[in-house]
Amino acid sequence: MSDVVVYAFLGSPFVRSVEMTLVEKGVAYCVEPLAPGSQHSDEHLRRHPFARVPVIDHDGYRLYESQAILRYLDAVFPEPGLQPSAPQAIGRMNQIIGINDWYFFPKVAAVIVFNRIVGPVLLGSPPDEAAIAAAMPMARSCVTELDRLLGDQTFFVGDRLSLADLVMAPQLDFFDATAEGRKLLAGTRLAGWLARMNERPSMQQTQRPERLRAAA
Ligand SMILES: N[C@@H](CCC(=O)N[C@@H](CS)C(=O)NCC(=O)O)C(=O)O
Repeated sequence: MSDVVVYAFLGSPFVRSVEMTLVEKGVAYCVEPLAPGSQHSDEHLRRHPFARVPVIDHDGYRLYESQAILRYLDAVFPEPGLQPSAPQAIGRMNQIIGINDWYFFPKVAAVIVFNRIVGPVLLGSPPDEAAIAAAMPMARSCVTELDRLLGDQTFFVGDRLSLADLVMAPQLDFFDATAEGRKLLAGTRLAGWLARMNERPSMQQTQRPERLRAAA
């Protein structure tokens, strides 16, 4: 079997979830970094018609959309399993992944992390303070609800790592690098969970590039 190839923007939290899954499973992989803007090239649009990352190639099979990729990897490399078997736990895991995909990433991270870190560092654009302020109510809702769902558990779904943790950790770690994220997460159970996640080799081996790591 050939290594898994991951097409990536360095620093992308979705790419990091894929890489973390591979590290947790001890699977060899290589990253093909895309140059900024090249997601719109014909070559990349053939991989991903919606011009995003991640995309993976594995043994002649190509897949995009990180949820699909994570579930595929969990099926092809079953150990350790990253999805629970109890129906309620499966429901909870999928709910948390849905919260990220529908609320946290598009309405919070894509606004606050983008305007505080990605735009200023990579594009030289100043933060849009009005957009950040407008995203704050949703940021508060996401943090409150994720904290409630985590409760006193070690991981989002009980005492075993699942795809919910691997989706949320890169997202909340990037958010925690902004002043707004740090303030909202301070003192929550989510902050303790993030600290535990940050101790894992899968987080440590998939750090954002240095310039995207500095706090804003
Ligand atoms: N639903 C997609 C979202 C992926 C996504 O938004 N990736 C961002 C990087 S974090 C991207 O490729 N952005 C490029 C762009 O918007 O032009 C997934 O889960 O894979």
